[in-house]
Amino acid sequence: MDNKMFCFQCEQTAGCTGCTGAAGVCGKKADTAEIQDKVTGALIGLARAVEGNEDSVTYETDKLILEGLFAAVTNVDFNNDTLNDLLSRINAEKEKLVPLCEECGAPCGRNEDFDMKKLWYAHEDIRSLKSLILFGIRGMAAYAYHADVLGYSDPQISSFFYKALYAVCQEDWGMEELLPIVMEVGEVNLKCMALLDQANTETFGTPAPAEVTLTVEKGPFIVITGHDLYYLKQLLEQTIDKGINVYTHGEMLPAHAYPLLREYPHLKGNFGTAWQNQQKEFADIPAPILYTTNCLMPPKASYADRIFTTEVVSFPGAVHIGEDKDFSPVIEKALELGGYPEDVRFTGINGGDKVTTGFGHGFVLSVAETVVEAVKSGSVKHFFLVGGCDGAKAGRNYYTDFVKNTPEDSIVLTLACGKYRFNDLDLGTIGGLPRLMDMGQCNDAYSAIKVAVALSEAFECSVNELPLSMVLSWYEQKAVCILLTLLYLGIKDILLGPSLPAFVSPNVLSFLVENYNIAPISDPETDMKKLLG
Ligand code: SF4
Ligand code: SF3
Repeated sequence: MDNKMFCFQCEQTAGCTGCTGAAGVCGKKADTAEIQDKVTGALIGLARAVEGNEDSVTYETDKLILEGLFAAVTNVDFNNDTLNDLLSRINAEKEKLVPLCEECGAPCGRNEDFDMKKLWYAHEDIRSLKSLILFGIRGMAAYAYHADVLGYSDPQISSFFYKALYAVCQEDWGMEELLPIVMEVGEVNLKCMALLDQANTETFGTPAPAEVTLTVEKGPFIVITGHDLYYLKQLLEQTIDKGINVYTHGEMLPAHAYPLLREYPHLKGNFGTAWQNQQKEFADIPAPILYTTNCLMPPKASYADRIFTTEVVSFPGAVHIGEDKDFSPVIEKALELGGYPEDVRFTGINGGDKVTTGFGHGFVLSVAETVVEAVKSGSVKHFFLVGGCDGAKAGRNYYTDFVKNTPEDSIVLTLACGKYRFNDLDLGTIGGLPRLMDMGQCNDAYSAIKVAVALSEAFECSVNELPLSMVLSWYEQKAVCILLTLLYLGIKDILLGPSLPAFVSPNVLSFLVENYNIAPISDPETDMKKLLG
């Protein structure tokens, strides 16, 4: 292998084919990519060792699987030290499961770690199907990890990770064996998103619509980003009466909708937009930034001393808050920097000074009668789900233009960080409901699914027959598992952009087109006509 690294798991992969040089487009260096491959290979070795040894699997084994998969998600862990530590822990766990392998005089190789080059250089269709499985479970592991942090797990979900990892190393498996597992990733991810939804709502209450200011008040503040609500709660607790305000960023915005989190008066508003703007937005803020999960970009020198990480997310040199979750270093930094001397009115991408969130299934289904009536009376003619990951690539303005072009008798549901392209737009109301409704984080795709299924029941038709169009944007591996869930549910006619995954081979793409009529986005006007036609 001449290339320094090989990675093609995200939407921004070099040349739409793969990152192969000294570093990936995301900033991940070749040596880090190599350790991540070793971690994945070791996880596969662990899954092999578990086969026939299931009774020896403990909570720690399951947690290591989640951690190892999550750490390889795009923009999570750039730190060779933490990845090497993870690798040692995975190897130690395997040794516990199969202690005699190390000393065996005639090794059978059955429990060996997997060499990931065998995957990257496999036949393109096999590589494609196995990549859908691997990248899908990486995304799903992140959701299972968040649920686990709140004390929620499901043995069926946990055991599927081993099955899927085991599939990745089967060198003689073809389409017949792999395709059902690709679909099973979608099926199990639905359960996983439901589990996380349950964990979040039982812990923090049912989300309700909330208006969130983009103005940052004077005085010390902390910006918290990522997906993990539990660490926001801990930060809010530790900043009570400290004269420090807390602002959400990126995928943390939906936190404002949860009753138990909005009880904290110092959870003030939202700062900034989606992840790809962080190097610009964080450059000169007088405040620290705490990353609970992806998406972390390599920090610029202008703010490198102000970033803090926790859990799986890590960057060399950044202060990492460990198991004790003592956020004192973040708090001290906020007090030292002091914040702005006056309130500063920030705006979203389109100039709006506030955004809304909290339109999850709990709220939407509570007004289901109004929604159904609005459709029956003809005041609402179409629903669009415009959501998914954001990214840096040109062409993502499509989503802003698309939303701006939606007819006035339509409702736009959105979720994940792609919404920052348009969530400060005032689209007005329809039938007493806002035309633009933010359902939450990417995992809240579960909410969109629940609402779609409820509507299909109300109108006694299939989800595909509803006046509902899905116009999705993807970037990292959580979007992969969500897409597989939609396919598992049989949802057709999805428009996906801004570009199709590099790991989907022409044959696998033909399969998706033939069976699900999935298509790339084109331009907003053409797509709008097609969808409304
Ligand atoms: Fe390239 Fe994406 Fe992999 Fe980073 S995660 S190395 S940008 S394919
Ligand atoms: Fe965004 Fe990274 Fe995917 Fe949870 S924060 S959606 S890209």
